[in-house]
Amino acid sequence: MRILILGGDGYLGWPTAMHFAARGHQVMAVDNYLRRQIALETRSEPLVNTPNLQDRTDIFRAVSGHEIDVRIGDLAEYAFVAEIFEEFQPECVVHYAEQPSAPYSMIGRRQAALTLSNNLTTTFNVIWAVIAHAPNCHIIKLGTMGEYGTPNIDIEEGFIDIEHKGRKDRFLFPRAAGSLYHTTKILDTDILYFYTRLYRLRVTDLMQGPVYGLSTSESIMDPRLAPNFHYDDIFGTVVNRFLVQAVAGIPLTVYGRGGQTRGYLNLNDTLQCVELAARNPVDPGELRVLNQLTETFTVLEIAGKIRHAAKEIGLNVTIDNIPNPRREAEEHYYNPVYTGLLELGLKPTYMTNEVVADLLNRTMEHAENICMDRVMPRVSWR
Ligand code: USQ
Repeated sequence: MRILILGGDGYLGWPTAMHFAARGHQVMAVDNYLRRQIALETRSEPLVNTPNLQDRTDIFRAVSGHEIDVRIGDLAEYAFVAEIFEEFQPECVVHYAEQPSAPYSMIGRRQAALTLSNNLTTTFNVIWAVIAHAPNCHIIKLGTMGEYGTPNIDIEEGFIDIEHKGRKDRFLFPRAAGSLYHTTKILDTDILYFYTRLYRLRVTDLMQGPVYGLSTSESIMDPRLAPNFHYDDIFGTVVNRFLVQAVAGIPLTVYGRGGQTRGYLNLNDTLQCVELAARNPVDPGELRVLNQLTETFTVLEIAGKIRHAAKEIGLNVTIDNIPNPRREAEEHYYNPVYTGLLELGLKPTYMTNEVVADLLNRTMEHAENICMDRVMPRVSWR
């Protein structure tokens, strides 16, 4: 398959590009280094510095023999997007090319405007490039479980049947996000749904929960192939942050009461999910929504798991309930359906004691790089 990975330099994009190339697909990865720029601007550099996308692909070719074609450019520029689709003729496009940080989108107007315009324009350009140059191409879009928020009813997989005044119809599940970043993902879904209905696009929208992990079967071939692992308050997701805090001897930063429940998944399961979506494309005119998570936990449960695994390898970890910088429910109902990917064949990697211990051991290899001043929250939602 010819697979185009947009946002190919990212935490998920780079491992995805290697994953498909290693399985014999023809892969092109595109990025404009926006995340690297924002990370520099906000002093959010990753735990391990990673080579740029061109250098990574050279290293990957040398150690694996697999090729990844690279283009550097801005997907918010339509001429660039159109040129790529016309030249590469993708059968599948995986669209990760968005500003991915909820805290960044809440810093102020400039950061909110960048998130809004970048995320919506890239999605809009991808849609038009598919319509104009590759109408059969299956669009796999990374959405987020945060689109749904934390409703007091079960979260369905994308759609809900509603009976109203004696009549029935099927609608997108109601959405209510907790950050501007998450709201851009809602708007992406709406735009994709509109064009899918009117232009018969083929779209899979993956509602992903927070991802954790530092390695994949391809990245371990050479330390320079590692994913970008962030542990700061802006780009670090909660599990990755707690791993670093445990290793650095910093009390785990549970925001508020810690009853916030989310659906989590291992980085290796993200790769499985995206591959399953790609291998099972939808029909023209269909928007398929899949909830991409393997298990749900409260923040306090995650902190407890990390403390427990850390203790067994000789690390003494404490947990600190610090004031919550975000506006979010700290105790709430949370019961999402996530059977779609399991039905396609997903074999989940659960957050067992062994898995957490392995993650802690891998984090310890980079303990000397941890900057203590990157850990406490700097962005307030209030
Ligand atoms: N949290 C803490 N302590 C911390 C960091 C986070 O208690 O030190 C809490 C947050 O308040 C939140 C939960 O942990 O309740 C998850 O936070 P997160 O930073 O791991 O995740 P989030 O900001 O929601 O965003 C991340 C990714 C984003 C993706 C999203 C999936 O950065 O790209 O879309 O996870 S989801 O959360 O399901 O919407």
